[in-house]
Amino acid sequence: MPQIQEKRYIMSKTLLLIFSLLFCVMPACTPGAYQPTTANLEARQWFQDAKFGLFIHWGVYSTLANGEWVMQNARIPVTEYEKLAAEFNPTEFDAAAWVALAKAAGAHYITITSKHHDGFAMFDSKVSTWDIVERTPYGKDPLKLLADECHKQGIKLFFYYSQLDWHHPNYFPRGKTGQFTGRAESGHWHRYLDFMDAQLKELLTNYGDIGGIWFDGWWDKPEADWKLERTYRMIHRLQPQTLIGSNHHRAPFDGEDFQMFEKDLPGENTAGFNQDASIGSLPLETCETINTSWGYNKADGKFKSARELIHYLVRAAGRNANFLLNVGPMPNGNIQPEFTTRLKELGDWLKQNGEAIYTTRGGPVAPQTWGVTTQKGNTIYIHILRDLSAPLQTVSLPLTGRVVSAKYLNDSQAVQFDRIAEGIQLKKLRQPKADEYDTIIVLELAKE
Ligand code: FHN
Repeated sequence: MPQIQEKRYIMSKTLLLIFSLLFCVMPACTPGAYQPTTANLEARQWFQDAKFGLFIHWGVYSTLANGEWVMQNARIPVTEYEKLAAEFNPTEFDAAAWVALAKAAGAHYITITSKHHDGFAMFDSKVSTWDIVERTPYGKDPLKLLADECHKQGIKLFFYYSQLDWHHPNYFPRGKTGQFTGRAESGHWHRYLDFMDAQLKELLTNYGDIGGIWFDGWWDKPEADWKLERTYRMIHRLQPQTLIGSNHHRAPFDGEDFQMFEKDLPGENTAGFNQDASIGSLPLETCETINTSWGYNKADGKFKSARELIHYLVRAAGRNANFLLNVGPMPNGNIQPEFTTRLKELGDWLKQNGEAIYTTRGGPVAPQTWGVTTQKGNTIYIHILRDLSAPLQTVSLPLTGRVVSAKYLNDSQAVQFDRIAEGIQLKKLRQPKADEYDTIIVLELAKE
């Protein structure tokens, strides 16, 4: 190599090295670089204490009463799908009533779809015309009404936001879905990401304190460069306490504040969503539907019973996870009675038994076939979720601490127990009544 060329080569290599060193000590390059603020860490504690949230899937798809995937499943092109907006007029929507319902159910937060996969913004977005204010006869921003009411009634609001978009022209190259929309086979991915960040900025600027952003849809393009670090950093800069979670069905990514599971308890994978999701150290949440649909689905009558839903909540708490229970409101803004009655039953149960759920953490005994344990300081709650046809007489608990008392939560009656080599054995357990969903025994451990 001639001398002058060699010098240039060495200089450019040196500059490259200096740049790499400079940038790699910066958070962007370092895995695990995200340092949550104190406000964020406090919000995580609050979240774990809250234990129960109401999930709401509501959008222009609700008009077809066939779930939130109807655009994809029925292969509706964008030009046809857009016509639905003219029919979406939720005149019965009452934000105060929705928040009151969530509270009556015992939920401490609401997570609502601000934009689902159909790209339709359920809020007043200035960076899109595909939104409820511009396209529908309703013409109002329901998320603003809901946010104001949540703040008034003291309940936190989280926004679900779909990164996957079946409507935006720049969501290109396409992912695994959205292939029947009739969009031009071209687009600028980086412009889509800018648009998404602009919408998120609106959500974090115009709606007061936001409890969290619940991302979904990353799984549509797992190989793409989503520039997550940029998006997550912006969210935490605008509202440091906002908790970021993503339903990517993987172990958490750097910058996230909680880990979520879909239609399964943490550690389980019966629904097939959680193949890669090993449990990390962040707060946990699992979401589930009341029937089998997220968005309003008129034909779906497979409602879970209050007993099943309460068991899900208890089993989640025993695994140290929150439960996010979904409703899909109707297009007119009403929530169907099959949902409201079950939510009220949950709320009634929590009024009696919430002590053993709220502000607890997963207990010292791993989940068992008979149930789970939760814990708050020296108090351990034994949740016996028994099958009424096969009641239990005894339960053995491998506990290291010394038990000073054991009693039923509902009437404080003492429970007999023996000390055994491995811990204690609760005995002569009384038989549950048919409407007793969870027999809760409170153990007090000696303060060491
Ligand atoms: O595709 C969505 C689905 O519509 C719904 O929003 C659920 C909620 O967890 N998440 C996605 C599937 O993983």
